[in-house]
Amino acid sequence: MDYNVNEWNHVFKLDPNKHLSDSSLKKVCESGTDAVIIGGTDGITYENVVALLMRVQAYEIPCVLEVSAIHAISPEFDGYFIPMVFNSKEKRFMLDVQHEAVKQFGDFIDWSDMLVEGYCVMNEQAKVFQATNCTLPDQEDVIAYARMAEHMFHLPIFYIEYSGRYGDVNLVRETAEQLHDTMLFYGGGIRSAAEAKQMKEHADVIVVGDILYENIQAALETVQACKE
Ligand code: 1GP
Repeated sequence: MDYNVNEWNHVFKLDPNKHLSDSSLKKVCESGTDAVIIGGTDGITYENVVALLMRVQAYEIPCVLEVSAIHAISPEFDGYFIPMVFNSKEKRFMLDVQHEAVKQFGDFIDWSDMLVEGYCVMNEQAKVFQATNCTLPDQEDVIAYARMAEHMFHLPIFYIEYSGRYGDVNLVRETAEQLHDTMLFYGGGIRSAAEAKQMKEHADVIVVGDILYENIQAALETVQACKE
């Protein structure tokens, strides 16, 4: 692994199913963000994942795949994030899809390139909430999941995912207070430097996605806000 997640503050998440122009991609990759994560829920194919990876590889930035579909895994990434959806009603999104992937690819996996994310999806309207059949946790539930991520599973990352909607700052702060060894990632609805800065006060790493496709300038301004 040529990067250290513990040093990250900010990442952009690019959706292989959405189009970003060459000039915007260049700005993203040269923005000073710590990494590009490629990931999404809908329309993920091997072809669109690899096409986006190749475009990002023209730059120095680490490129990580957040694995959501076994058929779209390429061995060329700098790292792999494996979500385990804690608040899914179905065991398969916590354990079985990962089990199937390890059964198929276990002999080829470089385990040092892989980090597991304890995922908690907080936006009922988000595609990922529906796709993984989640139930909406309250603050006490989230804190318990965070404690499990750190003390029971010893996961490197706990990810509060509000995908598409700005989240509850108080919940993020209370969750952050429980985590010491496990890093807290926050993603969802960040559309300005001020919002990035507000969540960064509590989360270790801010993930910025959708706004890239709507207002590239606003997206780029979130980078500096997380470094100050
Ligand atoms: C999505 O957490 C990321 O997986 C970022 O969320 O797209 O709402 O910025 P947004």
